[in-house]
Amino acid sequence: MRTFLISFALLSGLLNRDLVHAQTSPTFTYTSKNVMIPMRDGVRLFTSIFVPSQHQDDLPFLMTRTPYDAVQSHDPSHNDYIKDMASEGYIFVFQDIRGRNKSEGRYEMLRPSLINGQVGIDESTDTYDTIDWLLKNIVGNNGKVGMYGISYDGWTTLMGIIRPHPALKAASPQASPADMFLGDDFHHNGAFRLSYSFEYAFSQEASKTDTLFPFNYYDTFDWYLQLGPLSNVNGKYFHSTLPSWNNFVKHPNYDGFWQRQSATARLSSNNVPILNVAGWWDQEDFYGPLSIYQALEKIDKDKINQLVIGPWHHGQWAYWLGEKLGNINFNSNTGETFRKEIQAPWFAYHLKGKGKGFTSEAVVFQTGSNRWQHYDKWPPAAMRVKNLYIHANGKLSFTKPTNKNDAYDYYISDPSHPVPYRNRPIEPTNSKDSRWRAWLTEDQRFVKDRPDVLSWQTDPLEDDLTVTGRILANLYAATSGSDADWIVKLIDVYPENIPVEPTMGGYELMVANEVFRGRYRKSFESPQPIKPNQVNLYPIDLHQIDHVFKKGHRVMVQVQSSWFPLIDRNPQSYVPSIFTAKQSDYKSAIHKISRSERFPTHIQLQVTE
Ligand code: PG9
Repeated sequence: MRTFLISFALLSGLLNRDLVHAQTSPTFTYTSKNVMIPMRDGVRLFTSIFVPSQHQDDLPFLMTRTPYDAVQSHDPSHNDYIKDMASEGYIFVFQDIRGRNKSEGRYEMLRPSLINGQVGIDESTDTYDTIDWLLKNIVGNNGKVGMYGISYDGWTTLMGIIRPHPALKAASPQASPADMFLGDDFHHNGAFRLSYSFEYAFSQEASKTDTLFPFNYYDTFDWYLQLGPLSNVNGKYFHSTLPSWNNFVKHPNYDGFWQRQSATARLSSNNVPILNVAGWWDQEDFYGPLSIYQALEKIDKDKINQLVIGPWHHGQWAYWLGEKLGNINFNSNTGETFRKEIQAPWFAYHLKGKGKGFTSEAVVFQTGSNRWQHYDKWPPAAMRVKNLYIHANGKLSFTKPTNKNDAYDYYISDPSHPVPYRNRPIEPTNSKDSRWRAWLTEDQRFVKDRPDVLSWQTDPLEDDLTVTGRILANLYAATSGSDADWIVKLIDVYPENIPVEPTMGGYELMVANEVFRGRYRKSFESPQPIKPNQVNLYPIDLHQIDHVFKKGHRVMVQVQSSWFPLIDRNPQSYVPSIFTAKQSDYKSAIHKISRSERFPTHIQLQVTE
């Protein structure tokens, strides 16, 4: 089926049942033409332009720039993501970025921006040149341009606001990655996102058009395990032909390569109104939109930076009704609400001067209570910090441990028997019907009985507990090895008996999570071995939530040391680069999580009371 203009990650989802099917009758009929737009260096970019046939007023442009095939763009009035805007009347522009699909030139994954004064091209100059051409060559335009897009297309939108064309009047970067070493698609806190990075590098760089890696296993858990050490990727499969994979190998630490690529480092001033969009259960880029919003807040003297966070997987707000994700119901069509009540009015205001736009600083879907909340600051300021401590016998409570001894819980972490990150079989990320999109909402009971996963939980709550804002895990941990990964999850445990929704009885819903690669505890630039059997504090940013743990539910914290094959296996014996580790470097280790007065492992929550 036609997939409209969507990212690699959204492709498989279009076959899903909860997609929007109802078509409203379009106000305009759109006709399209394809052009090759010349850039300043002579390279021409393929661009598909849709113009409403019977429009009387001059219209603004709405543009997306993508590595995912602009030809897929569908008549805007039949494209769920933008049809509410199509009925208002815009000139829609879809462009293949340099080197992808029908555009000329050389593709470079997340091409770094030119440094001040440097002459050349980057995604910002390509955006500028395209806008300039459109204004001069497409008749009937009102001189204003908006940009929008999800993920990679969100990132190209963000690049548009760097040295922007003066006609760029509104930009909505949605689920844009910000930093590929610290928190988005390729690494989190230095831990390498193996399955995504492997499959994505192949999909984008094996050819000029999207290509799926030909797995000969349905359960890729087994495929990645049989792969053995990471050096086998180039040795057996890629043969050093994929630039992104070669860069992963060449830059195992947070060096200049990653720092130059970081989007937030490029944001030093801004005069374009911005609508940032994030999904609570975004399986690819959740760190990105939140850190981009925060970076823009620091320079937001004109109050033109706004934020939307909904209960969504990566891009769910674009093509889905959004009334549920996996097994979790939200009781309203949150995707439609976004498209009709937020996205369309926001662009209409900034590009057409219509209505009031969308006035809240931050509109956030509060999970658990299933309510949209409006905040004048995000995260909200007046919150109280409360610490949840782990205790003996799997208990979790707001009371600090008083144990004077060396109290801890422990497990054996064995790299040859890693913990799956989701219920097996783990189909390839973008196979038809892949469960990748919803995995963050999967019931965590599937790991409950693993001896290498530790859980602590509160008693059933006597009142609702509303957690809004930042969450920080303070993990005091030791390994008998010399490197280790630490994965911390915050889980909402439903009561065993839920008469109105019996299948949710006892469900364990992850509401926050993160991984930290221990070698980076002092510096992401310069990894260091961990001293065996020494307790270290690992402050792990679990980002933000707005969630009500309902009365009768429990709060659970889980710790484990593998999440395979989402994260590559840590050898647990220190090697300078895990990309060149040998099979014999992978060793079992004893991992201890402390719960004493001196080393009180706890989670800091921001709560309302
Ligand atoms: N998450 C995808 C991505 C963006 C940027 C770089 C690499 C991957 C995407 O869905 O576009």
